[in-house]
Amino acid sequence: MMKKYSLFLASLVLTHHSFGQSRPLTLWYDKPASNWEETLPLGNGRLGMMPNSDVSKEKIVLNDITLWSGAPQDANNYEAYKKLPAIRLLLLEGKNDEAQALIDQSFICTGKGSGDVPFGCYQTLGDLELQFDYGDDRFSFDHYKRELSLNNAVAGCTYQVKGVTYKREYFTSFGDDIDIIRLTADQPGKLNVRVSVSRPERSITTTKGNELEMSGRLDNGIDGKGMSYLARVHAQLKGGELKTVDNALVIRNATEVILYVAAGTDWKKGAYKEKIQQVLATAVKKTYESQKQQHITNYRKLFDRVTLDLGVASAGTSTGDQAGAGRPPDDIPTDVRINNFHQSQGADNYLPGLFFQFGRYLTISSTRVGLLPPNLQGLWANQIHTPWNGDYHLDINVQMNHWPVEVTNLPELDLPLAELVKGMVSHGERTAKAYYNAEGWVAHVITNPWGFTEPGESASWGVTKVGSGWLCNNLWEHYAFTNDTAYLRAVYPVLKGAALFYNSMLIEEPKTGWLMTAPSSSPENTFYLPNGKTASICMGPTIDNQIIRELFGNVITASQLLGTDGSLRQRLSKRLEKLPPPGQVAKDGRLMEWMEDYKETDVHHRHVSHLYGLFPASLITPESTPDLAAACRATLEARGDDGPSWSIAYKLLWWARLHDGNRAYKLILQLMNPTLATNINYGAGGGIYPNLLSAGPPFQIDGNFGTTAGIAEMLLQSHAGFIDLLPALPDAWKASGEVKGLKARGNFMVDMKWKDGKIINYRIYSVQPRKVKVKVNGEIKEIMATHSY
Ligand code: FUC
Repeated sequence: MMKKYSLFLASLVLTHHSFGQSRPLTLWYDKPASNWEETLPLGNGRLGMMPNSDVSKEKIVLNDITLWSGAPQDANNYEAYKKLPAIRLLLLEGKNDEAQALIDQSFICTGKGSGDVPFGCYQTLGDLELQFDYGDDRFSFDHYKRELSLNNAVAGCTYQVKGVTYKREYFTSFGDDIDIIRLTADQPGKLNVRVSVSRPERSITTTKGNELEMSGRLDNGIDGKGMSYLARVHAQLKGGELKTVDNALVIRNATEVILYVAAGTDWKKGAYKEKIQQVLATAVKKTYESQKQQHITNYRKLFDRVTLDLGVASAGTSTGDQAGAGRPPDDIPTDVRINNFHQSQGADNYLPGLFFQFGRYLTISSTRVGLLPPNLQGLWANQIHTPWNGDYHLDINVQMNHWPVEVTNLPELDLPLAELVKGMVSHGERTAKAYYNAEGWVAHVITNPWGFTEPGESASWGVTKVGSGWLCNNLWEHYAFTNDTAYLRAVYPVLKGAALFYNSMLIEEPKTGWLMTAPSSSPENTFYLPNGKTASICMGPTIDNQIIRELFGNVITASQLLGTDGSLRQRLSKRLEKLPPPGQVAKDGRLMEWMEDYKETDVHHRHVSHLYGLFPASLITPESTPDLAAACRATLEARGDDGPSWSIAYKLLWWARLHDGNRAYKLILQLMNPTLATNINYGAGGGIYPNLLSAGPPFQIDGNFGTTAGIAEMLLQSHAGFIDLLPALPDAWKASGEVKGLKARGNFMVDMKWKDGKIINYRIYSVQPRKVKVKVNGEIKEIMATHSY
């Protein structure tokens, strides 16, 4: 029986356990970072800092999410569509390799593609360097500690030299939108430091009064006059004196120094110099404590929405304390703890909980409403030429970056992606015409803040054409989780335009009568043709069919909800009937990646794109399509668990959707493989760096975000018409646990607590009291979600 509007409580077996996230969420180390992959990331959605906290030579890598080289360009080949019939004919004749050669000749983008400007590249803003002088070159230090608090988004370090305790504190302020670094010594006049700022290219640093100014202009690939940027460094002292010498601030005998770094770019023609001036003038007037308080308050409005406690690892696992020599785990530095976790195969539930919250921290730090979504490295880059240009890859990476956003209750941080996508539409309409003579808009595999939508420069990967469809399905998820009709109305033209494109370019495959894309590819994968040759180009790869099926479904539902486009709805519904099924099972029991049962050239290939229907879509579920779910399982077994970190994280999500908690957990262990490798990796060997950032390698943030989404998916699912509590709880987390504040589709918020693998208490909140179906301890029931949250 249910009491109307009352809290619904499952059969209660209350315990005396105290739950809640009472332990501080901290990453900490007992030595300075000796390379970038050990430095701790700070960010306020625009500005980023990564300090190495070295005792004598502090280097803080600076970032600005908008700092891109390149420019808008038109790299469409307007003759390409003329080759479409010939390419399609070759595909229908099974001559995929010849079709691929023709595409390389005449169906890719013009110009240099992603290899150079004007496509451009996300770049580091530069380095702030602090050279400390302790009066003696051969000083030693002790009592060293370096840390990052996820609770406060503040990093710091402390150490002693010659009996003086030095402290540094760093934050990228959510208050005044400025980088702040405070240096203190616990004895008067003991701070001697030289502050400089630089960038490997295209910059000059000058002094203006008592400040440093670094400015420059990046290459746009047209006339060299690309994006302009400016960083100003201002120091405030307690005691001591400041001089400017050789474009550096030389500070002698101070007791406290507060450094302010105000920076910006002219992205979207913003009046950045004026803004910097104003931000700096405001910030220096505030006390350090009030600035810090404002920063923490603003940050916590987002971060504190979710708490997670995974309890204590169940019996049967070892103590995980090889290197800890009997110390309680919180006394073990994070890098050692990662090693222990890996060696002990998971006897530390705090670490996955920390990793989950680190993902949320990274989302909050790397994007902001009105700016850009997190790129391949989120916000953090220490190079001019970042790997893969630090761009937005549309065949997994940028979408994975957004998978934790809704479920972990940060919905506004999905909006920058929606803005980026809106900005691609007009360009994508030109691409649709140029290559397919089609209506609507399309994007292929890569984009940038300049709206690139053309195919990439090589047929082997560049012609995958569901970039736009996949992005639109991601945009739909924001509506699915929030029920925000105004948002849906705003993005509907984008979704509709994407659907119109596929609708007008699909062709009927004669053997099956199904409607298919042609030419396309299954992202970055290659197969053998019956004649032994290899190709990537094909017709109707499974992922295309799934994405288009989902997109048409979303546009149909959206048009109904918005009461518009009745005839389009009918047209798309008819077309839906002729799409291939969401999956086909091959002779060997695996899900088919292509329409033909081709053999892939690499059975362990990192992309497993044809499982899109299992996640992020819900076209395949163990309950509704058990045969296809079994084929997904067989596919995952054959592909193996290794790969770049994003690939491991994706596998974790699929096993969670298959309700195999222990296997999902195994993937978490795989992902927490400690590494320092930075070579570009397309095969096995993903893991995490000592700073908990995920390693493809190199550093790619998608593995972090994918894992946070994966852990959420193990605890809560809501894609099958009901809210499923603990759908994939591994044995290691069974003993007890609690999560609060997760979101479910339909704009519900969920709190729950479990013991011995069973829910003992839960609440489902809704803005308005509403009925909702929920699966609790194996039973689906309808309950009343309670009032507002
Ligand atoms: C895709 C992946 C690579 C890498 C790159 C940024 O192309 O296949 O592994 O993650 O994006």
